[in-house]
Amino acid sequence: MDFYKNADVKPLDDWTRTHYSNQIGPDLDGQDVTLVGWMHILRDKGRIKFIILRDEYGTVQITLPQKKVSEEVFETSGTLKPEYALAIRGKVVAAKQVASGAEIIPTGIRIINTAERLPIDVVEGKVDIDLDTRLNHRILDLRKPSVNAIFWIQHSLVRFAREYLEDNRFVEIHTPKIVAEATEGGANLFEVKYFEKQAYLAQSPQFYKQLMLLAGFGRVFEIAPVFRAEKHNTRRHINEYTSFDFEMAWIRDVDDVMKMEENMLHHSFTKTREVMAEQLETLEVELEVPKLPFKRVKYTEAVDLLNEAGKDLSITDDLDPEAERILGKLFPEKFGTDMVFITHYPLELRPAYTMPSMTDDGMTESFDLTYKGMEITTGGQRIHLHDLLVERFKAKGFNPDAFAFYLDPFKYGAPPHGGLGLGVERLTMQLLDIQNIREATLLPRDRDRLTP
Ligand code: AMO
Repeated sequence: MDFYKNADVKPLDDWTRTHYSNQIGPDLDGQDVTLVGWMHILRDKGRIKFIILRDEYGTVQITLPQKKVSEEVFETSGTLKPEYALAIRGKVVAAKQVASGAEIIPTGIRIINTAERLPIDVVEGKVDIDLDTRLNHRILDLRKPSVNAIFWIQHSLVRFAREYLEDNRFVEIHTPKIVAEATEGGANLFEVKYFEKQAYLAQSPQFYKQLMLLAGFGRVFEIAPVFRAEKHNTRRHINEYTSFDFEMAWIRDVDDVMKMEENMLHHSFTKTREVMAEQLETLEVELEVPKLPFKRVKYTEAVDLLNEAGKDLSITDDLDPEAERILGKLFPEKFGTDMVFITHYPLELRPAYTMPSMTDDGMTESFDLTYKGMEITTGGQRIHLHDLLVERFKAKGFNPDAFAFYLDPFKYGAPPHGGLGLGVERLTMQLLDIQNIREATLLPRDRDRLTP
């Protein structure tokens, strides 16, 4: 077995993990344990050495007084380098001076794998490195507890949002990401050569999630990647993001959709605060759960507020990032909250499938949810009447024939419905006060980045 010559590939056997780092405490005093993980820090004080071993759940102190450990163990510890993969056996000893209240005096150290000199530090705060360099070495970067914690929290946000929907009779669906037509307008489509045909990467599951309601599912949701060929690098746009979509039939009006979202986020935030307490502490974030119901402000009111604050917006201007930022300051001052629905957008600013407003002329039954001065969700009631839908497609300059696969099913008793799309990375970024969306994206894709 020549190709294994320098590697320890024997099975772990009696080096199999018995505990995770966060289970080591004074209650285990005197117990024999085995842990596996990475060599985070080595402190060599001559006749005593300390290893900080890191695993998925945190770190644990391994203390090696020369007199109390075997010569072999003491010598092995001296050869360790950052990020060596290790298995360590030893006895737990209660120790007041250690944060967890206990340390481990090792009886054996096995080097499972070695590590070359690291291109970036995994120990936090040693040197400030720029985001680009970090992303170039993202796999190592993600090993940092404060980076890793972001994705535990993202996982938790999605997990409990999904839980809420499942408890409310939603069905999880998986729709095609190679599509024939744009759903959100043609400006930012990625083209795909699909044999002899022209295809695109899906910008949104919009048409298919609606069609699944017409297919007889009462409520559906999908959490999946979508693709936007945004040409500019900004702190809030990436070219592939995770869209959390839901769609519900038989709604009374658009407020049913907003109610579902606020309750879903309230549940998700509340559970995340509870379950992710350690990760939030690592990130020094106080998660404030916004009060129910979330504030609702009409689009025209938002424009008035902005104009009072010195912007010069007309009613059909979209809210640019600057406008959103100003509202991000005004909303807490005026309404005491940073989670606000902006409702009733003008027809000009919304896609063809959006239901025109029955109460506000020229407006739509639609909304955005803004959180700390950034849009995190777009949603609304959809047109379920075939003829009106065709008319609106024509008014937006689309050829209805190209959209027959979407429009035709509306001829057969489509129920009233609505839904939304929530950007998972944007939600994470705003919740954790992260400045650049790339930091809330596991492996970001932007104008310049296609690897790792
Ligand atoms: P919209 O295009 O507004 O709506 O997108 C919905 C949400 O997706 C997020 N988002 C993005 N996140 C990161 N990078 C991007 N380039 C990016 N673009 C959008 C935002 C935004 O609020 N079909 C509709 C939704 C619906 O009505 O159901 C749609 O896609 O958080």
